[in-house]
Amino acid sequence: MKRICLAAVITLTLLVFCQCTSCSSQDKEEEVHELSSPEFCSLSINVEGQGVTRPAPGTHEYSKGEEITVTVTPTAGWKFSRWEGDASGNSTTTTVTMDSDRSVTAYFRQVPVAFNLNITIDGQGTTEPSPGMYDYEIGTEVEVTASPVQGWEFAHWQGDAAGNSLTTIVTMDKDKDIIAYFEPAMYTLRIEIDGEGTTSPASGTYEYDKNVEVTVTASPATGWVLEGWEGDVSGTSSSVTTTMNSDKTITARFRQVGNVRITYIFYDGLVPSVESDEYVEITNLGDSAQDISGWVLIDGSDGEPSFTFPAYVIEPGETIRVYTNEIHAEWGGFSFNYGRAIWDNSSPDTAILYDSSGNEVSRKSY
Ligand SMILES: [Ca+2]
Ligand SMILES: [Ca+2]
Repeated sequence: MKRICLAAVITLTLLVFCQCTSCSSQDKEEEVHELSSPEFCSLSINVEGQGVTRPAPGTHEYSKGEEITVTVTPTAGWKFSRWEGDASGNSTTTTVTMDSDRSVTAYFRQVPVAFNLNITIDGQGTTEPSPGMYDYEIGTEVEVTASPVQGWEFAHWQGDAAGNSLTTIVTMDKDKDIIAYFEPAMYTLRIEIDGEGTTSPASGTYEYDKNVEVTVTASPATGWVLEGWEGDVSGTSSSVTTTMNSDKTITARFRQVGNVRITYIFYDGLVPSVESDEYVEITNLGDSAQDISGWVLIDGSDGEPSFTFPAYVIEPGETIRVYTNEIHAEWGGFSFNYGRAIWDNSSPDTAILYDSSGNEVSRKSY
């Protein structure tokens, strides 16, 4: 009998212990009928930080097995962070199944009083403040200035800033990420040709680093001369140099001179020995007059003598003569004033005519 009583006490003790750790009956005095009575479980809702919950913080009783939805609303300046205890995650709504006593804690955190500004660089340059991560109080207006290094230029801002001004103002109303975008400072050189000839570099479009000096050389086609450079350069010399401090266009303008030709060489003079009556005939075969001032006629085979034309314009269809050592006004009055024969009777020489820039215009042998 004593053994039976001891067993009953142990059972009762376990039963009481179970009631404490799980749920309770509605009427605790009716211990005999507790298995058939409705059971209730407690839900303890706690708050850390500042915010409200629904149901409100505190301890609530629910029927065992019931599913309870708990929602949170942060106080202004605070943000819901997470659930702990018998709930998890960071959703502002969670569901607790009341299959035993439950306890949940809603954590709120204060909204940060500072925002991050992250400054980075793409390309080669610097910024002020330097690239990096900075904290600024909410609402701060941060001035950021970009400076390119030599050979580069600032292009524009990217990310949470825009525009191509060197200085931008960033208002810190949230975390921001800005990128200073630099690109190589290149300028475009466009080389064009008018007429017949070539240039070096060849006609076309080229990219050069900022402030590089570029030399372009023109070579006229046969029968053409370089009349001059146009566009962002000028002059008449065969080479021109330009500094690439902006986009540039240069044109080599060639002019046709092939219509003025050496048409005849009277090489076997009648005057004994000195053959002063030898002459070279030059004709303008074109339709327009040609200024031949400064042009040069030379015995190309021997390298001399040479004759430089004074100021003279040869009309279309006109023929002039350059005598070895005679003056004939009806042929222009031109003479080498040379005391000996120029044009070899037995071994033919070659006469060459150059324009005033040294471009070959015509050549003839006999
Ligand atoms: Ca000769
Ligand atoms: Ca001769």
